[in-house]
Amino acid sequence: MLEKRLLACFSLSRRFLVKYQRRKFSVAINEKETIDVCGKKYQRDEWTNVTPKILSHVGRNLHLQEKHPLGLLKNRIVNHFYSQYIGRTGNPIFSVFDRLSPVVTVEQNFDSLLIPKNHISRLKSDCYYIDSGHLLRAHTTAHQVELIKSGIDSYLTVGDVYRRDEIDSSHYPVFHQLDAARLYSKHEIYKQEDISGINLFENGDETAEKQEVHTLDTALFLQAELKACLEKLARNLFGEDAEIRWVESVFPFTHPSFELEVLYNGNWLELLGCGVMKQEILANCGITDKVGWAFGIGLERLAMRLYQIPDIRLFWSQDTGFLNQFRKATPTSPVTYKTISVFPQCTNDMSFWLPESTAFSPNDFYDLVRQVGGDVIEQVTLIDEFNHPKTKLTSHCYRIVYRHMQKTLTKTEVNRVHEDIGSEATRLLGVKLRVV
Ligand code: FA5
Ligand code: MG
Repeated sequence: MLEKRLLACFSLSRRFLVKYQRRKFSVAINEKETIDVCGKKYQRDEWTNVTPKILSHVGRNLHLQEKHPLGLLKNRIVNHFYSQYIGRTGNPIFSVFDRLSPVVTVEQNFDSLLIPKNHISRLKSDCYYIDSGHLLRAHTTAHQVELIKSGIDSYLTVGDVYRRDEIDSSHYPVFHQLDAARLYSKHEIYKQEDISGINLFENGDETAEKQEVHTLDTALFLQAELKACLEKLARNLFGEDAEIRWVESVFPFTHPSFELEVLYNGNWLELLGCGVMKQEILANCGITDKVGWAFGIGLERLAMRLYQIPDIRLFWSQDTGFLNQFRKATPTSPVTYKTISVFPQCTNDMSFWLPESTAFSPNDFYDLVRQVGGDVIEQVTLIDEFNHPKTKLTSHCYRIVYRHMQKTLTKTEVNRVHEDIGSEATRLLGVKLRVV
């Protein structure tokens, strides 16, 4: 992180010049243009740097797809919070917000979280701005103040976040975060009946352990609750024996702040950032009698470790060779991803009438397809079933996906195998091919 910041500062002047020259040109030709994001129009200005490629990720909502690895992981974390934290009325304490718009204001993403005006994270070189007042959120913490202002004490937020970054196997300019906050009143911290003599606040000094307005007891309570909550989550995800460690950190919106790391395959992996919420933020929300903690987790890196997914770009793949590996999973299934070929898939459908006299099971056909097609068969799925009202015959349609591990298959090669499968199915299973 520090390295990245130094690098950003270091290369700023040269990059600025280049960008400035480009900007003059692009503003001139785009002066009257507007951009559409999430159904709203924005006038381009000198801050606009979002590209059509980045905008094409808005609305994909991978975290809302139940059988996508990110959806599975999200649900696993949500289920953990639902089952572990139940209120007095028997309902979960945490409310989930996973459909908040990724378009946020500069106020939401930075000002409301006390991020200084000259902070490096605000630079155009680090964010995707829509115009001078709006950007694609750079973290899901951007929603903290609006949620707390609306009266919510404990929440989980999940969503896509956007940061200008290099693209390699562990960095992608769009990724997903899950943020949480939990507020406590004096009653919730001190469960005894007489709490009149106890104060959450004092007019003291800021130290490494506490903010100036918190008593040391308040700060230590919040830190202990936060750490216990996150250690429990880490053990749920990585197992009871997981080796974890706390590292001190700095965020403008929390103090003290920490990062939680997990030892995974011999490397320490940064799981999340967290800390005791700055009391000034709560005061700005009109809250004077509560204190709280917050954290933010990156979902991709976690899912990459949990499912052994080697490249962050795979999360965006629409390739069924990737997606189908998670099709039958539940949030707690131990799925291990198997590498798919880099060569393209080729899809061919086959429809036939089932035999009248003998029993037919789709599994018979699956076996036959693998037998005839061998390793070029990636998937076979029954996609349609039809019963003829008059003849009472049943027809099945199967989708067969072909892919070679070492080369791109030509249509002719695929057709040849497809025809062989058709004639063998006719001969051995007694089906009657339909021409589609
Ligand atoms: C934040 O974004 C803070 N908003 C987290 C937070 C929330 C702190 C509330 C305190 C209170 P950070 O930039 O470190 O912090 O990102 C949080 C997590 O997102 C990281 O731990 C990491 O898991 C993930 N992450 C960060 N950058 C990337 C990236 N380029 N690609 C994939 N995951 C990333
Ligand atoms: Mg970090």
